[in-house]
Amino acid sequence: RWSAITERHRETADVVVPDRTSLYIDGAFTNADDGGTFRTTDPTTNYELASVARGRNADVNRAVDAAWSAFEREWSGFTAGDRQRILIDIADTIDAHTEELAQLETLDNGKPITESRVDVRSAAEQFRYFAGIVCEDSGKTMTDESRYGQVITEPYGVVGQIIPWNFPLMMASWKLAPALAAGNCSVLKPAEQTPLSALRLAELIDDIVPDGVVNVVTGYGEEAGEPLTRHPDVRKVAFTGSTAVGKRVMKNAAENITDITLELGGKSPIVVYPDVGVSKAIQLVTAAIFYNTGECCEAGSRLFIHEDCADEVLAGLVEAVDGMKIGDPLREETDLGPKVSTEQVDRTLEYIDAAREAGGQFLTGGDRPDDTILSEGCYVEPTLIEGLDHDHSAVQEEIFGPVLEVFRWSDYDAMIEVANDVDYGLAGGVITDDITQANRTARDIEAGYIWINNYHDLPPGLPFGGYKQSGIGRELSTDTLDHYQQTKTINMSLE
Ligand code: TXE
Repeated sequence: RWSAITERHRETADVVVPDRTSLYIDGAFTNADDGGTFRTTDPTTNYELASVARGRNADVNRAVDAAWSAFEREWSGFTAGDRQRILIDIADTIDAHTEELAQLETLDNGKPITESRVDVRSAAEQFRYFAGIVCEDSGKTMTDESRYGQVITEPYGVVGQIIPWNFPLMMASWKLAPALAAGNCSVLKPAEQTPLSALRLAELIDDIVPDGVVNVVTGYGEEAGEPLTRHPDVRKVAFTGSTAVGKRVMKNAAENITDITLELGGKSPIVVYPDVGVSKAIQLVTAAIFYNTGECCEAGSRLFIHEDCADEVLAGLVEAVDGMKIGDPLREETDLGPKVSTEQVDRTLEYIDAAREAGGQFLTGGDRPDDTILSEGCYVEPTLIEGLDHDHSAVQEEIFGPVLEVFRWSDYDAMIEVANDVDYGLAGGVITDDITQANRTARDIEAGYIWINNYHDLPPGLPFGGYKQSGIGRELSTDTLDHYQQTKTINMSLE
């Protein structure tokens, strides 16, 4: 007999898992050239959700050719106003399918349904934001007695976009919206763990976007992602994922001098000052690390807590964490769902074991939940560890799970030095009501995005991206539109 969770998930899957799970190329669903497929599973139950086309080199070539044909045939002739209307239609369509897309995302990724709805809203918002700015993007001129210079921007033509599994639909929209706004056609490669929402999005926008403008090639990183990064006709590659693969993408792109943007890992610090109310600190720190089961590149995963409030805040944090509802992500009340895959569970547990061996003190968590129903899925307990050396691998490397490492501080300069002593520089958080301290710390943390008294808030308009090994380029902003365009100067003599 199935458990109630499995029953609920299978019933929901019958309704929301799309029928068409092959490659989407040139406006049609098509099998992989060699007929290959792979399974995508529900991490809550480990049941198969769908069999999905396993794209490879030949399929990537097909998609890139289709994208260039669409660009030359039609898309390059669309005005900014035409593209604006299309982007707004896409946003409206996403909004109209919020619940279906949210359920699909929760099935494929395991995130709580309340968080999936936020992702779907954010996905629609991306298309609206880029629709809003695309018509303003009008170039500039420079003129004097002897010349008239125009600086205009042109799309690359065809771009390759590779996305991860932690925010599948949101990442697809963070990539597609600026690429289309800037006038490009895209070949999108979703993560093999979570291909379904991108495929459903393709189906939903099929009537809105001309054939070949958006292509989705599902498959594994080395088989479908790698050929996209090496393809000589792909003029720009945008990648979100691990720093290790980001380095490889950069090397491959170098072969053809392909432009790249990279949004990679993080190990972000949160600095808590003693002036702040304990409950506010607890609420912000909990959200910073445990949102999306810690599977956020910007997760606040290293807590620097002032000695004067440490005991009180940590006691409250443990209580809050122990009160979190771990369970079926389709239920409204669930705070923490499963991780995306058994591989991700193993990876997180390896870091936990290494921390234990190194003498880390577990304030709470540190294992899989002791519950037979949850043992069917990819669950890991929310975990707080204190007492690790800052150079330990669990502190230096991205765990990408519900694990927070705690450090106490009293000397500001020493704390900042340690907080910055990682290869990453994606984000950081400061929690204090003293604006002078807040701004000083925000400037002192080496990272591309700092929150003061909030976390994870990423509205379009405020650029997001990393320092150091967290990446190159910015998303969510006018900079992003620039990343998808090349600059042309036209210098005309007036003599
Ligand atoms: O990431 P990969 P994985 C981090 C996180 C996680 C670790 C490993 O720490 O534990 O990475 O996760 C595609 N050429 N992040 O292995 O492999 C792949 O198919 C081209 C942080 O899942 O980087 C997928 O579509 N593409 C991160 C995408 O890259 C390749 C989000 C990301 O997968 C490829 C995810 C190749 N050779 C993981 N190999 C963030 N910054 O948010 C893989 N891919």
